[in-house]
Amino acid sequence: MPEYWDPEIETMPVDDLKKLQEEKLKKLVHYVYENSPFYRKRFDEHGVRPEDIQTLEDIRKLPFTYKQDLRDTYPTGMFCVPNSKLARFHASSGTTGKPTVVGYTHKDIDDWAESLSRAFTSVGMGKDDILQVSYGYGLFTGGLGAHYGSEKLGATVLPTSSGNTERQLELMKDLGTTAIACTPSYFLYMIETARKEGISIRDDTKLKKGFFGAEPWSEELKKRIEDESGIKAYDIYGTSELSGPLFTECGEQCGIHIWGDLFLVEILDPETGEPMPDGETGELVITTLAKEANPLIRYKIKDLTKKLSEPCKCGRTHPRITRISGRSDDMIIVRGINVFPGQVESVLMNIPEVGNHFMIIVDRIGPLDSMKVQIEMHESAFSDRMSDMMALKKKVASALKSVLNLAVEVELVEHGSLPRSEGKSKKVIDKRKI
Ligand code: DLL
Repeated sequence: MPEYWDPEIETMPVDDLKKLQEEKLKKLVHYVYENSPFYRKRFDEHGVRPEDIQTLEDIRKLPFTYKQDLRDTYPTGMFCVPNSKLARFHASSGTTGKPTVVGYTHKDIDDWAESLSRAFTSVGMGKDDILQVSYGYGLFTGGLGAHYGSEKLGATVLPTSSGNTERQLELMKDLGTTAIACTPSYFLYMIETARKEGISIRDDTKLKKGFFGAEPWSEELKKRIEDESGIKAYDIYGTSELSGPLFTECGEQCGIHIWGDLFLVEILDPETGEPMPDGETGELVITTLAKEANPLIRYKIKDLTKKLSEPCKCGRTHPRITRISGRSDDMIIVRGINVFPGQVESVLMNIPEVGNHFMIIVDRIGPLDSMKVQIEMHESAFSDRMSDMMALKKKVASALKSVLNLAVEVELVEHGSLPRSEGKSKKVIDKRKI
């Protein structure tokens, strides 16, 4: 099995990669200025001209692009190519207002698949693998993204999409699926359903690897998934605006590799916009270096992560980022204290008696904010003795208090009563916003 998909690109010396990025950035600013009325106007308003960009550092002269810009120019106002050059659209449903539409030329689709072929190869996938794609197919990028990446790699695709879980498990068993791609919350639901059906993923299937992403998930949840299913869980990251799922960890599992010939990464202080030192958390900002239809300049994703600069043991020289710890707009402020749902997940998944699903409910009672965490008991620890249940509630409340510095009410709810998810899960209900 090849170690690299494209060794020349993936292991190129860092200085050569930087030179390549510089060349691509210079071309890109001319391209968007000449082809996208949106970018021409944005550059003009900021008093920057394509000729001003000569080095990688000059990127800081360029204005940011926001998700709101995609909404404001709905549906195709940011595109750089006419419809005749487009091969596909995807769209993501906005929680408010218009969705955002992303367009792809044939080359954009091929680059997207290329990015995932490299990523899949980096964890040892190859032609003998069968990838069950249990991300939704359709306007969401998860299904078709993983599908094309896997086909380009030469693996066999089982395009189940999400849902119909019993059938998914039957096919997984009968066809010998070796790898799966879905949200971590959907895989938890699969584990639970398999248990109910008397199927052991570890013993009755050939599943060895899972590519989990499209929503935040913690190291602690990864450990649970691995312990309960016997597979290796890999982080897969991307956003629809950049194309879809694009990057994964390699077999070394020490950060997600971002292909530098295709994308330029910055990690910035969310308030000042200044670059964060390597290893410190900031907001991810990405510039697409190769997209034709819908390039993005300094796209502020709002995902929080750290840049890792020491070379990876796998030999790939491209930049790496750590697991996404949350989104800057996911933060809940409760009685003046900042809480990220990921922190809550980490605490809960570290307590073996706590089940795999939880819900955070924030409310305002009178002038005071309140936060409640609903949990189920883990099947393996199930007890209906009042004293066990009280002890668990106390244990969870004190573990949450020590991490969040906030008193949290813990409610133990009946097993199976919290929502299960086939796609992206919802972990917070903020009643203050209703
Ligand atoms: O979720 C693309 C994707 C599909 C990625 C399948 C991975 C696998 P969007 O619907 O536009 O695109 O949502 C993008 O999801 O900005 C993050 O906040 C979150 N996200 C995606 N992957 C991860 C991950 C797809 N591995 C938004 N860890 C992003 C944490 C993730 N958050």
